[in-house]
Amino acid sequence: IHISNEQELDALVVGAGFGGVWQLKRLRDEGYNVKLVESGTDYGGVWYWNRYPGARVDSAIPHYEFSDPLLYKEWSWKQRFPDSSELRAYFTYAAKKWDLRKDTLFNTYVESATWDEQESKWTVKTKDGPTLKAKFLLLNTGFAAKRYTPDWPGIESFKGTWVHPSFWPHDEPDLMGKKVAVIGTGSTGVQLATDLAKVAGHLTVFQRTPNLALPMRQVDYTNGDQEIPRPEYQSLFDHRKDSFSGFSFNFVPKSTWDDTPEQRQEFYQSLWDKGDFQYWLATYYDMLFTPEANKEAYNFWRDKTRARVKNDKLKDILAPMEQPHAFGCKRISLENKYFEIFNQPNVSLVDMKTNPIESVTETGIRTCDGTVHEFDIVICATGYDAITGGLTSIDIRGTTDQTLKETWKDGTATNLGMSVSGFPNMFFTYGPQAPTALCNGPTCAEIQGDWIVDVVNHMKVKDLKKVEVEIESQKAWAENIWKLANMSLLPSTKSWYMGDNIPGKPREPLIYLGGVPTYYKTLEDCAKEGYSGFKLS
Ligand code: NA7
Repeated sequence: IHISNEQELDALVVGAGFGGVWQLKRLRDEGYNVKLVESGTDYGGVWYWNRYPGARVDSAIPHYEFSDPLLYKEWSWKQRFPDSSELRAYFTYAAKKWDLRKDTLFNTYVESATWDEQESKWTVKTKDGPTLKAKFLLLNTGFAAKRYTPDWPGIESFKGTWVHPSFWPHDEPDLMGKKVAVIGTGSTGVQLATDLAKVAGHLTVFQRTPNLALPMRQVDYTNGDQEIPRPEYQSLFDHRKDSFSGFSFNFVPKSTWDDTPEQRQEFYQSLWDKGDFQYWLATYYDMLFTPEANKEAYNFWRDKTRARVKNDKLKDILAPMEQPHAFGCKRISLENKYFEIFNQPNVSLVDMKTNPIESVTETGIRTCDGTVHEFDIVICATGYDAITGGLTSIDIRGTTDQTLKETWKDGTATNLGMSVSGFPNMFFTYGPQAPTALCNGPTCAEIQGDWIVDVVNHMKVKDLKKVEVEIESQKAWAENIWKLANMSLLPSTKSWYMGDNIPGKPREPLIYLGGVPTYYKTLEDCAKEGYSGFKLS
């Protein structure tokens, strides 16, 4: 589409993943003049960018889709955990059903946004594209928008192919028989390694911290039968708001020690067999909160996992006898026979904890023990400046000349995980201090997105120009975030939930740990009280 320079909008939505697409649809249905801008060339957000072999969502459908019957009544998934290409096809389908393309500008990277106090509007500059003006700036840049690659010396000297998985080359590298490295064992590294072990001549996985990954239990739906019948979908979507993490399951109201050891084993086993995140998020309520309960969960995981690996040394690296960190306080991944790849002769594992990467050479990677591991291709699955990076990489200036990045230099501050004092008429979804990353994307997109649309409607009805966060409510929200985190084991563990993965990033809980039901109620109460904690003028 063509958008003329200085076009004035009711709202500008940034980012065409679940969050942005939902807001464009909802605001347009309400009759607003709204546009969506996206730096990629199509819809999908993380699914647009992540095309590496094995890329797949680890939230089961139908939780991981929009709740609009217009979409779900006709759409059939091929698998319980769809892969990235199927998710892109779903976005294409949604865009067609909702007729989104006429209001979406692709290939458009937002460089800066500046608040104009006189006009009560945002001026948004795009790289090599139009400058737009909008009453509301709605950022849906996602939690994994800014890639992170550690600055190991020598990367530029590497003569083979060096790739971050979210920039997977369109002219697919031929990996058959090649010497391949996967650095990092987060969800991306685990998925990649599982797939590449089937084709690589030799695959070397570089692990710093064990991933306490759980069996996914994929289900094939290609025969046309989805597990849950369509008529049950609506109540299931409604129940997303009643579950801690936006699924249909929840923690059980029982402590780990309420059961006998035999009952506990049986319960753990039943969760294990169900797959999905059940062993993480449908377990005893005290698992994330008390070290002993957490250790018990770890021990079950450890014994199950060690039994899948043949070599004793590898068992100790992948699933150590001593608990490496609190179970579930680093993002758990779902796997499909990941641990078994280490029984193959063409797969080896480097433990970066005891033998870190020292540098990159022309031919490969030199570890601190002096070995140079030679590769044709190195896949650097080292993650993202998670949760805040997508927002802070835009030059956003509100009522003062200070950017959002500078404002958050010493620590993140938001109200309700959606707005910031000094940045009027600006909201974001799936960002810091919200249930982000513990709650699946579509659930958050709808809960937060609907609330934002209600604010926009409220202001229209009351003929208001400006909504800003009151500093006191922002301070109270930050205290709440810390209080909830300190009740849990989250701060005991190094993870991107705590900002630990990026050098220099403040250490703080970036996620809200109160669970979706409490979060949802807080949003509802705020709206009922005429948006308490916000100043409307
Ligand atoms: P993650 O989860 O951040 O994983 C990154 C991996 O890279 C992880 O194993 C890290 O080890 C490792 N890493 C990062 N920096 C380094 C350095 N400097 N040295 C060695 N190893 C390093 O990113 P993903 O892309 O896998 O997943 C992102 C999210 O997408 C995921 O959580 C899901 O929500 C979907 P560490 O664990 O920090 O020791």
